[in-house]
Amino acid sequence: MGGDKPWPEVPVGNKDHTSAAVVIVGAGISGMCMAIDLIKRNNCRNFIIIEKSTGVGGTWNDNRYPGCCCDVWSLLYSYSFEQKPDWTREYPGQEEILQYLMTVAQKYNLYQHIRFNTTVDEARWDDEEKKWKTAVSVSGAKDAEFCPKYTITSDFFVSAVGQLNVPRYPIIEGLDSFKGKTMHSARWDWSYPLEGKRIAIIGTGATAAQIIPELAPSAKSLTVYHRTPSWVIPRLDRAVPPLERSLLRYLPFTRWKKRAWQMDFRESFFHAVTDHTSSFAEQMREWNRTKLRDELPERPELWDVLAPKYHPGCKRSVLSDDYYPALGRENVRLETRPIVGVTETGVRVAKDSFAYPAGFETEFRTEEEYDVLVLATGFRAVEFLHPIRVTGARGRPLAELWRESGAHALYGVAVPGLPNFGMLYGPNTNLGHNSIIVMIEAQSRYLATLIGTVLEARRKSEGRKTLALAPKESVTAEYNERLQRELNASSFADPNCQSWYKDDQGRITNNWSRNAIEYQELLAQVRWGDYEVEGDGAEVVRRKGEVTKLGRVVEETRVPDAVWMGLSALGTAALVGGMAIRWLPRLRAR
Ligand code: NA7
Repeated sequence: MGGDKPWPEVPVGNKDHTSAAVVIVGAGISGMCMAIDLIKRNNCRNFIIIEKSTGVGGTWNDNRYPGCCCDVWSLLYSYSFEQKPDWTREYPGQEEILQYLMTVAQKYNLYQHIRFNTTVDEARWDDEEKKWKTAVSVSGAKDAEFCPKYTITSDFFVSAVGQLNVPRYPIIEGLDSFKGKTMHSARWDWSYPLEGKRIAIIGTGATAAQIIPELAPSAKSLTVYHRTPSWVIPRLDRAVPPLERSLLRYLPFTRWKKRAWQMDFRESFFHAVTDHTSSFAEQMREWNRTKLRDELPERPELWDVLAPKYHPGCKRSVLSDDYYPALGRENVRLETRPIVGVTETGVRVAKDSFAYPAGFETEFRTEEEYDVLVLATGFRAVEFLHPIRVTGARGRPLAELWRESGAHALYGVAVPGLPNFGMLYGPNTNLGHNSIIVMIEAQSRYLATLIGTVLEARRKSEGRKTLALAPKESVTAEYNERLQRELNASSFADPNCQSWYKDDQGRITNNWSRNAIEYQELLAQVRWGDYEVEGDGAEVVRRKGEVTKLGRVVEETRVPDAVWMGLSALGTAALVGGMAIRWLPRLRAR
């Protein structure tokens, strides 16, 4: 395919349908970022992106529930190399984000690499060949008629499935027996009309806090099954006026400056969600207290119910200005008694807030009937890569590698025992305070260097030599011990809350322990001593020396405000002058 360009510049074509330099799993923000880095940094187009759904966008393609939007400012929630100047709101909605991602995919010609409607079942490292064998199933009906399953051989395997990929359905007795409509928030059915319906929603996390204000006005009734309150703080969203959008487009330094302010603020927010003794954490408590009283003035009985009893940041904070007012509506009821089961027609709860054991006498329960059951119960976030079966060197399954100590990886991107394997948004890379794209870009840049080195060994020997890179166990263990020490001293570890940041043993497997800039700095170089190097192409690594420096994307404020003001004044004058030169002759001619 693609003419006579040399490997790996040429995309995979019909004849080499089952072999590629790189297989990427997932066409969301991180899979796309990885693909773009392969193109830009490695001059590599010989990659395949496997995508289970019908479109790009990952979580923004999956999550289409009413009110779905991002809780990071729009300008910061875009790639640093593809900034979008014309976001319509300060906080972007799902449809606008998805549109943005589709535009980026088109710009970089990514569609030709993506195999939609295709699911990875298994990825297995072949010790002999030093390559990955990725077994996929095709769910697109027409394609599956002639090729329902096949295996791709690749030099490198990258998981870009992220942490919020597989919906978590709650384990509630009788859930499957419900005869009305059941929808998980990440599997929304827009063909089903909700107006005038009796709706139950289970969950009160960030997702539920966005859905509830959207459904409440047109529902006949809405019951919110509430277990643990979230820290709700002001959102202060607004439309971005057209003039401001023009300035952000035509004076790029205003865009960089606004982005830098946002980055500075978000980084300062780190202490709010990690250190419960910080003044910013106290500020969060104060915001929450004020909000409860201001937004539910007539409902003092809800103030204590909705006040979190754990450190700010231990669970994902909720930014919302319409969640509490929605809970105060007449047709909305907060149900705090524990759910004991779902029937064909409704939900049963214990008669009081005591958590009864399963099977306790039914007369102590009460039931309410519904037309619709909304499950805003989150994702299987701690089961990284679920349900893909990954097997590394010497036939060791990833599940076994992680059995004892939980999901972990070197810098969140590489796993001992899995050669030529990379992860984006992997273990301990989630943030509670800043844009995840900052982290993803750093990971993608780092992985592109590993991939580039593996491909270099193969290219230089015309495919005869192989190179296998896997992080050293000792280095990974040391890194993770320090990480866990820091996390255990943070608000995330508060035993009074359970969250998707922790696994069943209470080990924090999802969050990074420091701020985003420190992570960028950590990944701004590849220290080759971190890796076991195998294969007859190993001299490529030796020639690189101890460290390859990659640099990082600097998002925070570097230019002093005075310089920025001066540049703004000059830029505005130039813009106005330019417009005058363009339009004045036309006006005179009229
Ligand atoms: P979350 O944050 O995991 O929230 C899930 C919610 O569902 C939470 O309130 C849970 O209560 C509740 N839940 C789960 N199972 C049950 C059962 N069995 N009974 C009652 N309530 C239950 O998911 P979200 O989708 O809101 O957010 C995920 C992330 O997506 C978010 O942080 C953003 O980063 C984007 P619990 O708190 O466990 O008491």
